[in-house]
Amino acid sequence: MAKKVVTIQRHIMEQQARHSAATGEFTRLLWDLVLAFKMISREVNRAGLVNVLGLAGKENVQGEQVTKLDEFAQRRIFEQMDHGGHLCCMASEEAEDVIPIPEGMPRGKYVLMFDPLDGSSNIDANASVGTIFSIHRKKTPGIDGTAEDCLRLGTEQVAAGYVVYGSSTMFVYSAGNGVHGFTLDPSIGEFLLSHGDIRIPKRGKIYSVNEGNESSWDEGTRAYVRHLKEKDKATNRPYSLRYIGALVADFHRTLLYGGIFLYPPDMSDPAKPKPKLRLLYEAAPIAFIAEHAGGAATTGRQRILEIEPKSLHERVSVIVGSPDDVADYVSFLGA
Ligand code: AFP
Repeated sequence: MAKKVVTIQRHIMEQQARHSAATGEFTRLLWDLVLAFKMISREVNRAGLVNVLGLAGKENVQGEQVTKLDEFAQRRIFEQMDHGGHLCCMASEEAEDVIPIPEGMPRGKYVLMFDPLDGSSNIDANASVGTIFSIHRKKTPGIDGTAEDCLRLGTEQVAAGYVVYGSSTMFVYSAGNGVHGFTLDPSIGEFLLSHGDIRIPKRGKIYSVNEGNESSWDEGTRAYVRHLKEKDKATNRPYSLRYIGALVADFHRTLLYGGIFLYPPDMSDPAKPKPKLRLLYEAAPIAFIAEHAGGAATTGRQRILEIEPKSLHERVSVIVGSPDDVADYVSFLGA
């Protein structure tokens, strides 16, 4: 018998129908977002053809080089989401402050935060990149969103997800009711349900970390990674190492195959640990997906979803993956 084909629209509508109080606004927000992702996917696929490769010669607020596709993705999402009437404001890894909804456009009750093109230093090598997003409900009074609406606990996210622009384009999201993955069929321009109710394996056999940074890790992380490389049949060691350098791609593999992704802080100056990944645009949405798939996400000392952000571009260390692997890591830190 032919398999039932479920488009992302149908899936979102079916999920919404389970909530009798839902107005449909959240569904429309997701649809608008999905359209922006399809356009970014098209552009990522055409990158080599239309001479959009290379650096735009500017730095973003994090002091990193911005590629042209970063700018395209940032603009695409903003222009797609600024007039739908679902949002009160946006915040992005590429913008210093809260991004207001333009004058004259309708406002809504949701806040959208995003990393428009994560892993963008991979583009010139034709390796995977991604987009990450996080959605909160507005909490301050008034129609315009403020920084207070963005500086929120990860546990308060209404939904989060990401898109991987890889060998195919995949959209993965959770609105608190399981984690679902859709693959873009470019011939019909639709995301089709390919991975319903994803569960991360309880333990994996792959670790993912930039091991070139080992000399600046804390001793606990070093001991843990050494442990993963030791031979021990009973505990299925040594683990294999995989590292793409794009969080979305490294996390997506971890979600499907199990294992652990680590970005510990740079401890070169032990008094001033320097984490790299952004809490609001990377760590919190990825942690939300991980936990809803049965995984775990921590800084090593604190559950990521319980961190109270103090600034829009706050950085945290990220250890995410299979629950047993993350628990092992935490036990090494405590040692
Ligand atoms: P870019 O978007 O600048 O390529 O950064 C990607 C990223 O924020 C995250 O996606 C990766 O996991 C991490 O940085 C890779 O960092 P290293 O290059 O230091 O390993």
